[in-house]
Amino acid sequence: MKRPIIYHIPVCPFSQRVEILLDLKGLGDAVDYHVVDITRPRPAWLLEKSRGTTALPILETEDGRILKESLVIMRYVEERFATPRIARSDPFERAVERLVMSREGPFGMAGYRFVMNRDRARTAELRDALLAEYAWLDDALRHHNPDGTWLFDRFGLAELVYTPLMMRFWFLEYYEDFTLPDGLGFARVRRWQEACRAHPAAQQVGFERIVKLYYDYAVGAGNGALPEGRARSSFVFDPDWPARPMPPRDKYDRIAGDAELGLV
Ligand SMILES: N[C@@H](CCC(=O)N[C@@H](CS)C(=O)NCC(=O)O)C(=O)O
Repeated sequence: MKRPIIYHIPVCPFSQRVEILLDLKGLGDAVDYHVVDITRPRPAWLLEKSRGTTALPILETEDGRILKESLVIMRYVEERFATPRIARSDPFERAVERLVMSREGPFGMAGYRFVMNRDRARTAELRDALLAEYAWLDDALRHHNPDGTWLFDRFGLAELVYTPLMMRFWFLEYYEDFTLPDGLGFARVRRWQEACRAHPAAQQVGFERIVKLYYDYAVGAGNGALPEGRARSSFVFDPDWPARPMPPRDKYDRIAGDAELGLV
């Protein structure tokens, strides 16, 4: 039987959201996944489906209709495969869930801006901007569930929207020595982050794979673009990431070559 298809890029946090949602619903096999190589130009057939945009994931329904944007796709999955429900059912809680989710864009941007920066004069400012996003989350979690782990009583929609981003931010721990400061103000969001990263439904990717694949982001080249002096992207499929060494961490001083990164 034909199933919906998700076109995605390996380790893309936005498609991991949909994978987690399906996993929580026990529907891991309800869709097919088609992996797209971000290091090459998008094939014409895919651009035709997306009507010219390149961002993934996109979802193609069984009858060939196309949906873009991870949050839109998540909502489609939640409504189409309605049981078990993952979104809150109480209207007020649903509203709070949406409010918390509404900061995912600035949160993600703050982390990506920080990792891609190579100007030491800007590091403190970018770190503070990300910490401000974490502080907002800490305040929301403390307000709605001060003593618990999750926003409500379980890993829900808010958790699954942020978890893939918080997992990508392992690249900040590795390349920027970034950790949440000790003490009040971050303790609640730290507990949430640790639990989210460890949740069984979110184990599609791990620390090592993220750190290796995102090396190019750490030296300022996003979305499969090639950093200066390199012929191979850190997102290539071959050699695959388990066979490569851990990348160097001195991202401000130099850009490692293909051989050092195990890309040839
Ligand atoms: N707002 C979009 C963001 C999607 C996005 O940025 N995807 C990245 C991969 S993680 C991508 O496709 N980048 C390549 C490109 O934009 O051409 C969503 O939530 O789906």
